[in-house]
Amino acid sequence: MRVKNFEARNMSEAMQKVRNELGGDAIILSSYSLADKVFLTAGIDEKTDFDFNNDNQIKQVDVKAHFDETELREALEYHDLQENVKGRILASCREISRTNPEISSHKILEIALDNLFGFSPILSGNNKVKMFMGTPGSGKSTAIAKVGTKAKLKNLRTVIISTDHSKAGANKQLEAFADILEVPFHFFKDARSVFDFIRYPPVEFDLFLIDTPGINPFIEREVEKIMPFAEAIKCDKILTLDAGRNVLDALESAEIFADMGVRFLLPTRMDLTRRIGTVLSVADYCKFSFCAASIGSSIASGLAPVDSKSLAKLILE
Ligand SMILES: Nc1nc2c(ncn2[C@@H]2O[C@H](COP(=O)(O)OP(=O)(O)OP(=O)(O)O)[C@@H](O)[C@H]2O)c(=O)[nH]1
Ligand SMILES: [Mg+2]
Repeated sequence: MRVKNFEARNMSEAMQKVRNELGGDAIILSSYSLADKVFLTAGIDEKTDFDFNNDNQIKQVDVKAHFDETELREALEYHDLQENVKGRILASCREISRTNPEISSHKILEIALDNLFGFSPILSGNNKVKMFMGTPGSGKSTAIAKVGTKAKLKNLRTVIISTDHSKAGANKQLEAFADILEVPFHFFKDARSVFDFIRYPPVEFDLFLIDTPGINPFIEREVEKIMPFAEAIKCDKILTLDAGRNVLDALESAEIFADMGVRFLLPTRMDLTRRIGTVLSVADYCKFSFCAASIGSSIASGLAPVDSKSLAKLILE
């Protein structure tokens, strides 16, 4: 990673400097204000693909000349995938290797994952309204802060909207973050107000990031808390899911969010998780597309893109 320090009069100017020098894919590693100045350290990963390991000990994947089914089966078993997902991945790999016997196991898995899963990078879609949903503490607000940082680097005019009135002080952290980023922050209690704001914004925005209260999807009255927002607002609905959750609980919970219109998956706490069976099983079962992954608690550490290459690497390492 190439790392550089920046000094500016305010956060906007600092972000502009980062963008100019390191480009829109840079991540903010740390920032602080001192005597009317903002000091910021940013970095850019010069590898082409992202590795979810944060320990800088990225192992090279052994690229074999032929498809090794036993190795792949063992890897999928380690990751604790649901039987049917495992079966589909193995069948797809077998088929790809039959028609392309010369390519490596790693490449075969990559193609199979591309065929079986959807990948839709979070800032690449057409819908400029994104709603983050999930269970309490699943990482919604943190993910919004990270996406907001990325959007700022890409010069997108962003607004953060909270609908979370579930507990006192629920919005303090997000509001403080929006302040640092110099991004407008609004809090609305009801779906109609959010709808009107998006329809008739006071100024033009390229991106609306909507936070929702964490809910227990197994309790109907909790689901009813966010249902009006989900129904009223046409947007990309993103589920934040703790990657370390028990697979069956995660599947049942995700299905309820899918019924509310969620189509995208943003696994969180990938840094604390070695097995990605829950994440793959949920994406497969609910037909969610991966939009990014959260790989640490720090806002600065950003979001990792998820694609078939990074997933294949995680599975085979
Ligand atoms: N290690 C790690 N911690 C994370 C990650 N994402 C979020 N966290 C931490 O998880 C905790 C909860 O994150 P929040 O973003 O507040 O979760 P939330 O879904 O907004 O929570 P509620 O609004 O209370 O429902 C915080 O302490 C975060 O710092 C991650 O990818 N890795
Ligand atoms: Mg929150």
